[in-house]
Amino acid sequence: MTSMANTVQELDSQRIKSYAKKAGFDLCGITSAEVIPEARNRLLKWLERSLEGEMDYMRKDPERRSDPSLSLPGAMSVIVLALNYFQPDTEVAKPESGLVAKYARGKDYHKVTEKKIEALLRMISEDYSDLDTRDMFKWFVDYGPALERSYAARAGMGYLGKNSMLITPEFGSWVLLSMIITKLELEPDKNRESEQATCGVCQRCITNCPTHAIIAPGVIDSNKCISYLTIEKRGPFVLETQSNLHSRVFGCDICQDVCPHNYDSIRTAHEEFTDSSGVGEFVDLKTIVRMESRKEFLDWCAGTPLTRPKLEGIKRNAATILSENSENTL
Ligand code: B12
Repeated sequence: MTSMANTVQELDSQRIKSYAKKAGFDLCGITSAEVIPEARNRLLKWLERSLEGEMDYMRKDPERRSDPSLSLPGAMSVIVLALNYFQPDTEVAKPESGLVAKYARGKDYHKVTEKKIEALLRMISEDYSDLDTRDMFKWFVDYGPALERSYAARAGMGYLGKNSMLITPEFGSWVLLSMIITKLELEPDKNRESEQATCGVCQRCITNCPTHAIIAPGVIDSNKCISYLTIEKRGPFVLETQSNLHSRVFGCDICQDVCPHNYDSIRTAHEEFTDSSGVGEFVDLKTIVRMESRKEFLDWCAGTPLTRPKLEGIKRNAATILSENSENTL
């Protein structure tokens, strides 16, 4: 009896993975929906130290964030999906331009991923026609209360590096994650963490972060992280440490750029993530500072991740970089 049930689960997992591939995902891993105690403890400690800065949503309901069954009662498995978004940097920084993080140069990945998840769920629902898929699945793209990286690691997709990124053998850390929580009991993937390279003694991400935001291996102090400052922080920069963005106008990739696992990365196959689908690699800071209306702002960046900090946030970032550059040339 048991072995037959296992065979069915294995088949289901394989089928779901082949559908994920068909839907356009680069990686798919499956794990149980159980709490990962180590990940929960790390989250609680991170919050105790106020390392989330002003991201109130991170403080809200950490129990739920670390327990998929609180998002979907009866949850048995988690399907984690990844999209490779890597494209090499092409230009050399110009004095009056700001650098955009790689994930944000094209279209908004939330929208790109949502479409693929819908396609995947359609394929699954055709197979499970006797089930109500709306009741069986709950999915999130980044914004859900879920520790996506920890579940991805347990689903065998890679390991968690000192820069806190999920590092995959196939694409390094240049992957964007999403997850589907399901009541289906699926055969989990084996954790490959022990079988593959880890960071070892390498400290490149820690020593190269210009704001010293990686305060211990795998622990980011958001208050210092350029990504947080340029995307999530609202209002003016008040601390001295916040006034040097190192030409990053939206997001930051330094801790990934210097990672040896990211050398020789494979270019994304998703046109939506490439420069020509969005604002691209560099943006003109003076043009941003001069923007006056929301319409002007949206004409420039609607449908891309750059809408997140709103016009005020992007203008603040651009003005900060322009003033840091002019100070450097004095
Ligand atoms: C809040 C957030 C941020 C914050 C805080 C970052 C942070 N490190 O926590 C800020 C704004 C700074 C940020 C920045 C970025 N982010 Co962000 N962010 C998130 C978000 C919404 C939540 C992360 C979270 O829960 N943080 C709390 C801490 C405590 O959790 P954690 O970082 O995941 O760390 C866990 C593991 O590291 C684990 N862990 C570490 N070591 C070990 C060892 C063992 C044995 C175990 C079990 C667990 C473990 O413990 C922690 C708790 O579980 C996730 C999406 C999501 N829902 O998960 C995206 C996410 C993590 N971000 C992502 C990206 C791409 C970025 C940026 C690269 C964007 C950019 N270019 O600017 C930077 C990278 C900065 C960095 N080095 O983290 C991707 C990461 C993909 C990947 N390959 O890892 C995610 C998953 C979004 C997505 N859906 O793809 N982000």
